[in-house]
Amino acid sequence: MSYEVENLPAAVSHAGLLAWVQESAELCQPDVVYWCDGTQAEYDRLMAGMVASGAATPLAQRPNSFLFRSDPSDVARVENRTYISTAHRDDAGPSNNWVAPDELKRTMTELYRGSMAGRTMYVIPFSMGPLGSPMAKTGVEITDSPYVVCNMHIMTRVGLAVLEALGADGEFVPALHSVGAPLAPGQQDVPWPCAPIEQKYISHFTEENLIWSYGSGYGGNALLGKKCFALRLASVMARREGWMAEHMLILRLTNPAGKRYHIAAAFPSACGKTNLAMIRPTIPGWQAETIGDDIAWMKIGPDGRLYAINPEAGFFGVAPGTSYQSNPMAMDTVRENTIFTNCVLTDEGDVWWEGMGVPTPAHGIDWKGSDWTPDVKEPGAHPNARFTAPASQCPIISSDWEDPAGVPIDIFVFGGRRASVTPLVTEAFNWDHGVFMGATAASETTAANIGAVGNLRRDPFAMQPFCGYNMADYFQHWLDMGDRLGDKAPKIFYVNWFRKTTDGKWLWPGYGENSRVLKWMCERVDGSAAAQATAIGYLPDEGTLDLSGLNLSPEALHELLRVDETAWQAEALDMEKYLGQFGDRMPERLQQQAAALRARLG
Ligand code: O2Y
Ligand code: MN
Repeated sequence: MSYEVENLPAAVSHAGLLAWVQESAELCQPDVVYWCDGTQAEYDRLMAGMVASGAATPLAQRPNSFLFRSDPSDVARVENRTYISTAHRDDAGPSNNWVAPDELKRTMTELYRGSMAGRTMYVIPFSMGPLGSPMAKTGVEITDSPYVVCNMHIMTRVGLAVLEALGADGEFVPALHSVGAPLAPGQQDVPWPCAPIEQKYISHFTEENLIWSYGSGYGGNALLGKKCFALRLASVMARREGWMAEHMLILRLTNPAGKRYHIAAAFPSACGKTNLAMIRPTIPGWQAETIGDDIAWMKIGPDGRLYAINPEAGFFGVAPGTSYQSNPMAMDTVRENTIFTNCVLTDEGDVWWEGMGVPTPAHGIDWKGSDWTPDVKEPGAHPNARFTAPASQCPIISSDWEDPAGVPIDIFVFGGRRASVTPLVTEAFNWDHGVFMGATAASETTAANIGAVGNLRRDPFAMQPFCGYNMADYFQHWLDMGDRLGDKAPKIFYVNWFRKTTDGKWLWPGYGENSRVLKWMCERVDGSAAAQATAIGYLPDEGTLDLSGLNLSPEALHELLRVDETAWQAEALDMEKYLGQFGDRMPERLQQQAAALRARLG
């Protein structure tokens, strides 16, 4: 068994890292081990190789941008093949798939054996968070996918500086990834190698900070810095070390007087999270800046406030539905230097997707590589088609989005998509009530996410697929953080932009108009807007939401802010039933919140 080693940097003096790379190479048996340096030249070289092999198509209409088509079986995160592997099943909890570490390692070791034959094994040193930030953490991903390397270049900070910072004995998270498609001598490769679904494993050995992913080359399954490290593993580290790793966007709002407010917001998939992260406020004088669109790492600072960084360096956004109407900032972000996956290729050499807000091309090549015209019944782009683009290209990225100290959070927002029941905005009575709101968050599924359309899915803190440990212990961690923050804790709100009339029309215009609701939250932080206490929390008092210039009928406003107590009685029962699955591990303080809600509803 032998392999070539390429680009091994002089800076690598870490015996543990060298030993792990060697052990992985001996197991996976690649032809070449290549150490990534994170340079533009490296990116260009790998991309040129993928163009030459037919895996990538350069886009004539977008500088330095490329389209990939995945295998039709490998199009999204695979929640049913994602595992939290702890010694005791209860430590993973009922919301996670669990297999004991010994058994899972045995199974996966046999899959990894020889899995990189005929391929190059890339070693990617990366930082989650700005290098040098006290909140940043180091990872090293090993992968046999050049597509993953190029995406990691955009989504994280890759390079020799990471190895230098790691030194001889620094801590790093080892993350092993293989697409699971070895090549026999002379065997022709396919554009998107991957393994069948029953061989896919996305595994987290949280007790030893280790990630093993096998069989998928797509997004969250393969770009291991994102969901695997920055959420599942980081959530465990955060609890251990007393900080928070959350599935939250980070946004700065500045009012006309120049006062800044920082908002961290958690939404399940298909609730417009990226749109909110890049909001253009419609209310005069208010400005918004993006800091992050998906993940927030937060730590209590020396002044006792909670500070957040975005651990990522890019956006891996859903393309369908993104348009100059829904998210002009995202559209400008992806003008160049962008990787597109599973979009339509137009005859002019551009990408297109459903809901792009431009004329449908008369002809193109769909995400499966077939000729596509508007009369084809199937969508041209996959509903989970993606763009990977540098965050620095977002026109409203904050000038200090990489501030190593992070930004102080004033407001937490939870939300979901509900056609009825949940009002436009509700403020929690206090921290515990806000934690209860987060713990019981729910959203209706759409074509773009999991389950049959219109099903209600409870998704606590939008962390259901991403919490790396028992969710009940995670709730307790939130309560503990609140105790430590005391009166410096952010205020907590719950929003629902998606209310409909009984005949299916939107009650609220959404998008930039959501700034009106954010303004009310900021005024609540300042104590300058009135609210009325209801059974479910504080709601805006009449006249306190700024609706100037908005054509909203009094009836629509009334409906948006109505608490339907009968519907809420059923809702409260459903919340209790959901929380019941956590049994004795459920924090007593949240059980009290559930009882208090029922008592208030009568
Ligand atoms: O399907 C995937 O692999 C991507 S999932 C994803 C990507 C970016 C941001 N958020 C998500 C998510 O599922 O929450
Ligand atoms: Mn996400």
